Amino acid sequence: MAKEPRPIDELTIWDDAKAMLKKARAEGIETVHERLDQQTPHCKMCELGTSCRNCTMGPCRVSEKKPLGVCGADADVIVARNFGRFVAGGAAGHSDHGRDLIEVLEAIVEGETTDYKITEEGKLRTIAGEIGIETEGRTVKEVAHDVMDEFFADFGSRRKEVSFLARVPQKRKDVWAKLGMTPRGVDREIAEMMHRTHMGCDNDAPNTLIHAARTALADGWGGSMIGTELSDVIFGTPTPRMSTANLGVIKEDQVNILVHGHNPVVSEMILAAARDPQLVARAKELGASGINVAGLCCTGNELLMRQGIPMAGNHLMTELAIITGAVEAIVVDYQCIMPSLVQISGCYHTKFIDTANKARFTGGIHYDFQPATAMTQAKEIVSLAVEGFAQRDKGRVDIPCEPIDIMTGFSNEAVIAALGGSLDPLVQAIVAGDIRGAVGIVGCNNPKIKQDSLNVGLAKELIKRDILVIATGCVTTAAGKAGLLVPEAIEMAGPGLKKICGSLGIPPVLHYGSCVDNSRIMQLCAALANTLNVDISDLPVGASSPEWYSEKAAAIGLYAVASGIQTHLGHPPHILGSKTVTNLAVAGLEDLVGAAFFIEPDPVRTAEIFDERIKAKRKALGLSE
Ligand code: SF4
Ligand code: MSK
Repeated sequence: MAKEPRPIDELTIWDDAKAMLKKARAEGIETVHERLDQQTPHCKMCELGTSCRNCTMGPCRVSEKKPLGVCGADADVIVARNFGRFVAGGAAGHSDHGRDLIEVLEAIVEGETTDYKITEEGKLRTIAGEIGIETEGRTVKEVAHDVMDEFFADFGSRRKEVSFLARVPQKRKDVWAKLGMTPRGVDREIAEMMHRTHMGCDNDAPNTLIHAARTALADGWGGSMIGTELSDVIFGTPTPRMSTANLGVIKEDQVNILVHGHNPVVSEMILAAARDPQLVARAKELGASGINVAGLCCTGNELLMRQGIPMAGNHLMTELAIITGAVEAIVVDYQCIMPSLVQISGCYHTKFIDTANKARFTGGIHYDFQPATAMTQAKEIVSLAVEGFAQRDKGRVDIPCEPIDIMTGFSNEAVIAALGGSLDPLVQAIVAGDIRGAVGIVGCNNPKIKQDSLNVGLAKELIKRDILVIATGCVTTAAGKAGLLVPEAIEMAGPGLKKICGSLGIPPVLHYGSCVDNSRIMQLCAALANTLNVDISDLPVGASSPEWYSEKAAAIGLYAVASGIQTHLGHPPHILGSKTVTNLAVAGLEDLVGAAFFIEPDPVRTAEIFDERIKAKRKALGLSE
């Protein structure tokens, strides 16, 4: 017998989501929540991480009664191997995204495209200088060529370290060197993780976990950082600007195009094409007042940060945005795009358009998006959306709310500019205790958790305690919808944070970008540590992914911990079947890298734990608690 669906009020904290979930149920459309109900209860062994499918002598499921797989692997080995591969999957996603940006840079340097350009020559030269490339007296193309070569090499079989380790404090690099955790090449660490976890290789759980950390570091200080920095070079470094968020950004009188995924290479071009006067004129001919491009998930964050486009929603809003009935096209690149979006698009006039050969969707309209033909392809895609406006069923349109204001665009460069040109005022505010510390809240939604209850709950609890919050990924839309991304949100902050953010005219929760942009937070922590001449693990900072779901979030969490930052997860990864692995994750790593994970489902308790940690770190630095 089919299960009763859970009450809508239990699924999300948002009114726009509730209205669309009601509409979905009334129209007989299944969402992620009903599918979760069908999949629950999940397999216990898989939840514990104690099932293995790594060879055809198995699959094996180990337990107290049957403690060894066919090959003899015990729970520790199996859990560590599974977690290692999970992290490698996440590192691969972010890093392959970074590589795609190098390929766009290559197309620019080699003259294959004029649709993309080097927008930030100054930033390109700064990066080149940091990674040891000569810039004096050289043309921008010459410098770009060498940066491209250096970054391509970061993916290969380097024997020493990835280029951006030049940013890491020496004390941290020494920790990694001692542990054999120094990331050498991105693809190298990912491939080695796959090798180590083949039957009969790395059968020592702690050793596997050290390499998982090295793989994650190759993401954070390699692939992701390359993705962020080259996106800035090509599309511009974000600067503070205002925008709007929630489903109210979808406009009843306009052609609505949603961009979804992660990489700005496609979505930037879609936005540019949507401003084409001929396409706008055609939209008007068909009765629309214009063409509206709005964001979902991280490609939305990328465009929000640099271009200020409105944000329709985060991970669990992606299905619901289509259910408004007012979306002509959803254009996707890759990652976090539920295949169900094709099915739900099919319930309306919405065209689902995929653009990457590595992320095709059965039933979607496919474009093999290439730098050389990007603008032509983008115009074709926008044209499809415009023509679709005529097919919209006005009787099924329901846009449930008005949008809410948000402030975005906080790159490190923008923060330093706002501080008057250096990090010193931030350091002084930390020393004085006005800002007691900072926590990056990052990551996703997960239908197992009431949508955004923890993301928002934790942010509110932290700012009350004069702890600055830096948000990326899907947390940003949650923070925005909760009114935390506007300068007026200082009214919810403690007195110190209120004073500092008030004087700068910035919110107490800063939107720092997409998932790959967690590398901006790493860079900021490294710069603060270098300024204070300490290790990153000495800073009064933390990281949290309260509602995470993805392999990429696990990679982010692990590179944060390995970089010395205590990291909170709202629910555990599938490791609890091994005491060795679990103990290492939540305690043992502290002795090795100066930080560990903690798992806590309650946002108030989580804030208290961060508060205690920040007090201890401040005390150790000789500062007031
Ligand atoms: Fe079973 Fe070992 Fe094969 Fe895994 S690697 S499926 S534990 S025999
Ligand atoms: S999109 S990885 S749901 S943050 Fe980056 Fe959101 Fe998490 Fe995907």
